[in-house]
Amino acid sequence: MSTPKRYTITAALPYTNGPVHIGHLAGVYVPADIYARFQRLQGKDVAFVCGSDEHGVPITIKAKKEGITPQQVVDKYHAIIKKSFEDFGITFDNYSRTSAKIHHDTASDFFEKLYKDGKFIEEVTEQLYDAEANQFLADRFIVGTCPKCGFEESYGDQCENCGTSHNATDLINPKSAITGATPTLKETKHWFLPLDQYEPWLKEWIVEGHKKDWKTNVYGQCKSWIDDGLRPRAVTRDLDWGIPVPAPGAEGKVLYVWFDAPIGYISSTKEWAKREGKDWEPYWKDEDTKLLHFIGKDNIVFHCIIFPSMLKADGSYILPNNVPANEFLNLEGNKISTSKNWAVWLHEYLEDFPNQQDVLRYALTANAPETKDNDFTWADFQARNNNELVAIFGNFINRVVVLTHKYYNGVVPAASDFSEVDEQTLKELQAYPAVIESSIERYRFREAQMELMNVARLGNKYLADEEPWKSIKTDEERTKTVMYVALQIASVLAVLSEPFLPFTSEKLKKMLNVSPSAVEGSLAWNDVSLKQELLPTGHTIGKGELLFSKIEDEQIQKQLDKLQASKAMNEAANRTITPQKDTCTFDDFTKLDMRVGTIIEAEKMPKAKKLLVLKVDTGIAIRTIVSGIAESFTAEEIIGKKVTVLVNLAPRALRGVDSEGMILMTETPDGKLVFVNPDTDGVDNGATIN
Ligand code: B3M
Ligand code: ZN
Repeated sequence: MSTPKRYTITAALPYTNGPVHIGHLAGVYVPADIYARFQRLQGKDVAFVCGSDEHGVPITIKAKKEGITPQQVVDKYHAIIKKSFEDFGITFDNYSRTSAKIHHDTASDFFEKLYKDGKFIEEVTEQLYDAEANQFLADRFIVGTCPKCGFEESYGDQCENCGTSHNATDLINPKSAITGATPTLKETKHWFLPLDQYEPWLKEWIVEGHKKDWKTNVYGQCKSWIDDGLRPRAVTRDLDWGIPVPAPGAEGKVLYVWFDAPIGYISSTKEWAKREGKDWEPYWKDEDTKLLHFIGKDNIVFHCIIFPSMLKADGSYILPNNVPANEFLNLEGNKISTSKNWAVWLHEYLEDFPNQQDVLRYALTANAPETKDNDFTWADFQARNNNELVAIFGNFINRVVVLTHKYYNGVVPAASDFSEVDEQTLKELQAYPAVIESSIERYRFREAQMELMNVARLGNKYLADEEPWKSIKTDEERTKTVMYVALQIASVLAVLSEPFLPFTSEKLKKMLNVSPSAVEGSLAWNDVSLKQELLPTGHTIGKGELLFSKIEDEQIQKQLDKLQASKAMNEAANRTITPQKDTCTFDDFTKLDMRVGTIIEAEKMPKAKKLLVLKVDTGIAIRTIVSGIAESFTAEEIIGKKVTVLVNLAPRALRGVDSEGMILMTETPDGKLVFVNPDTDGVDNGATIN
């Protein structure tokens, strides 16, 4: 595409079944925001839209769990999520929600048009049904084994392990997520989008058309799905939460959430255009518009295959130019999980690190899962802050501002003769916008941010080499020139940092006393390459303030403790306790003769993986006991061990050895056997247990 006239940038609509965490921010919203801010700074016409995804089974499940209505669930989380985005400076032009009337109308009209144009197949098929819960099971209401990768907890519409999207009836061993029951099959009518008919076109558009410009992970996934062959997909569901299907005979049915949600991008654009007095249509229908979807890798099939097929079926829409999907971000070595509370929630982060949004944005971009899954660790977060933001960026700015105040009362001094190094430095600065731009345009945000830090590195090196604090004593003119150049570097940082570190950029602009970015006359991105002088001689800068502060070990420890507590809670919640047995009488109990004993000999039973043959001193006699503990203990380590023995168990031959009793054992959660070995110091073998 030659120079686009405008940009429609979408970021995945988060499900409103929980708050947003660092994984969302790193994978979708920060890169999308960097891109949108960058284009706006270039003076481009941008519509950056998002909104809450309020339909679908995840919401209904959450409502059931919390004993509230789906509407209450979405109201609660929509507010929390919207606020988190605002707090982190994600500059959506519009943040809508799919429960909004404008969305219901838009999605309903979209379906109706395709319906009238005969784009759907209407078919009665057998679908999975939970007779106990009295409902059809779709999407996340059903779990089973993925037919493609064998993952045992795949959902009905998509496997989270391999990303494959499938029909619920494809699952092996399906189970209802509501009752755990094995579903039966029941006939029901649905509307299907015949994806198979779009296959030749998808091949041409993606497999041939986007081999070079789409990320390899995105392209590869698409290609493999297309190569595997596409099948018709139901776009309606038997559910009571969602957008009613506007077709005759569709009472009680709603649109599949993945049919309505991407249309949410269109409704959000409409809502924005209406408010701004603009026309929404060019943003979705003009070929000169660059449409981009920022998403996580689990959403690729929906944004590259299904939604484009819907747009194509309609015929009046443009298609995405690119879908720069990211891989996943893990947290301290484990998959981020909402249900396991293994996450860093944005609203909680801000409680612990107030006003430090940029630190998180920075750390997440530096570690963005652009080409492979990545791990967020608190240690890395601390190091990024202390060693990069504080030590490089903050330190440079601090020195420039302090020295300018100290030497020149805050007034930009006049430069006289530029040395070769000065010329070189100023020239290098002018090249940075293009370098950063080239990375951003290829969706390489880590690389782009690294280049930004290189500007700060350049500044630090310049100061360290030129040492104005030394030259001030001997050469005033030279010092003025050095400080002039250093101030230009500082102002370049103020401009170029905006997409990445927006809060810092504003603070820095205030410190340098230049207009904030939204204000007319503010320094523009392109000024950096066009002008050698951003801060003219005689300009007075503002007061210095600290841009970044050191993060202490205790703060990091607190976060690690929090995660540790989550882990402990999960373990407790997941512990499966064997139900209590039927009651027994005291007489039943007294029939058991249990004694304290000591293992005096032990050896492996030949050719038996699990068995040890023990000689146990039970006080009554030395007994031979065959015990199935060889996978948890070696023979040597248990000799001399005090144990509890059931001595009156009827003897039994095991592999030809008579076993004359049983040793009491219990087990750790991960299946290791442990002796039930009461505190028996000073107790003789043969002492009874009762
Ligand atoms: N809500 C899925 C997700 O959060 C979904 C994205 C919709 S984008 C149209 O993974
Ligand atoms: Zn799978």
